[in-house]
Amino acid sequence: MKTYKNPIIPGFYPDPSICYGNGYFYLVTSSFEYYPGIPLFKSDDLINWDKIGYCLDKKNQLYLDNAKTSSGLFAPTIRFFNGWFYVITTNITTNQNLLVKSKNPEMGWSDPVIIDGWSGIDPSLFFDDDGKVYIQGNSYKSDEPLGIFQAEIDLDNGKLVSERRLICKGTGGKAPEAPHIYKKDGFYYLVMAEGGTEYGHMSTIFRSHEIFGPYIGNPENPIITNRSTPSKIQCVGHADLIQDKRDNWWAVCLGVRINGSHSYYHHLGRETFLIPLEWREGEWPKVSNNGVVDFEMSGPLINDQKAKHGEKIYEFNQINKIPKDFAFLRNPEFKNYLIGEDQLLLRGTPDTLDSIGNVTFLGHRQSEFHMQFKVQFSDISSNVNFGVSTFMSNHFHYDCIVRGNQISLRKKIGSVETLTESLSFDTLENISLIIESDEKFYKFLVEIDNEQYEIGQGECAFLSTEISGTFTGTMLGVFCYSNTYETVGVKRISYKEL
Ligand code: 6LW
Repeated sequence: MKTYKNPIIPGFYPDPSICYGNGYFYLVTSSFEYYPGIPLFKSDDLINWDKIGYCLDKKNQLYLDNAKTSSGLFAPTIRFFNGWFYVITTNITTNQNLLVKSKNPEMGWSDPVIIDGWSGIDPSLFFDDDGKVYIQGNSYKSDEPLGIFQAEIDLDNGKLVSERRLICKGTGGKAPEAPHIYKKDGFYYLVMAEGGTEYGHMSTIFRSHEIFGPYIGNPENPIITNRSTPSKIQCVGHADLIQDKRDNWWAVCLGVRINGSHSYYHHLGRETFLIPLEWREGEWPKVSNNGVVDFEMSGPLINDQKAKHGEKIYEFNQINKIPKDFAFLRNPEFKNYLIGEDQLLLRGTPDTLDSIGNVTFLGHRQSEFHMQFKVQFSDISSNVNFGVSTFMSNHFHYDCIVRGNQISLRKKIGSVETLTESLSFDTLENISLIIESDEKFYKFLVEIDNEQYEIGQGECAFLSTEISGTFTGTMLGVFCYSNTYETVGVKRISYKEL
């Protein structure tokens, strides 16, 4: 037995789904209005994960134009069958469920096949021993009862080959969703999420001898939940189960790290957690710690969890493409992000962070409460406004913004807006903008000639999901605007957890 720390993938990485194929574990998460879509991770031990890219990283695979906040790509499922990896997900912006496949996830994914006649969110796939494949998802039509639906599907063309049937209503919790089916000891087991993705969230399990049911619930449901516990991890649910190379079972699930006391908030987003389980032949699975996810857990792991790497530094004179740690908002115009010899040149558009248009923005997930994010600028054109942002959505963000030689902090909290008094500087040469944070506050600083000046502070709570109503988490971003499409250079970005 070895101990490990949760979350196994910190920061805004919700709705995890996991599979094992070609000797490795692969894990995907939702990405909403961010581009590229569906972050993809790889691991050989379940606790050390490398982000290897994205499943939808070409513009023709992913339509996100004018995607509203927390729309775009919802919960994906990843499965491996007969040498192929499959990822199925929902684009809420186009109202389509779509499937991509790959023989080698590192080398890219196919163009999407749209699943005709299948709406709703949280699509999943189950490959039966007889070669038949089934799609599951949740109800979507107002005349459908709440529950999990299923049909047989032909994956080559994305066509349904049976009718869509309700297979399980859950235990009666709100929002029955996130279904996944596994076959074990002659049973089909159906795991789902109920209670909504908020503080009532839970995972429940059902089983049947027939793929279409009837599914009977585990008398000990829910099998995973942190609701009503004093844990600083809450909203746990949306689990996917996996068997490791030595036949031990595990669940990955989402959860949030909360702040506050009686009235909680979270702003890092929903993150990915791991919990071990024991699953004896013919029995219901028994999840460790009574199904309560903890910060430190132990299980039959093959490796130790590596220490986190300290500071991440992105020197744009040494890299020739945008690193995969960064995300764009919606469908980016790549000509507005040009990596030259010694800097990244950002070209502004008239669209601002308040809009759902074509704003020039590069975001890095905030993965810990205590951190520093720093951006060094160069070659500033006269008609460009630029800065750094703690960005939760186009309605909720704090921006340290440079206009001319004036620097101020603009806070946008829904319809409430504030602007601090500006500091002005004679020269902005080699200026760096810095965001520092703890659990409660963001602090914005400017560094010029090795001197730092504070521009202002803002509460993390006002960007939280509880205030902003988002499915996402805080991004630390660099942005620029320009009515005349002018540019600003970025020489270096660094991110460190403090
Ligand atoms: C997702 C649903 C959920 O599709 O939140 O927590 C939705 N569960 O299953 C968006 O992430």
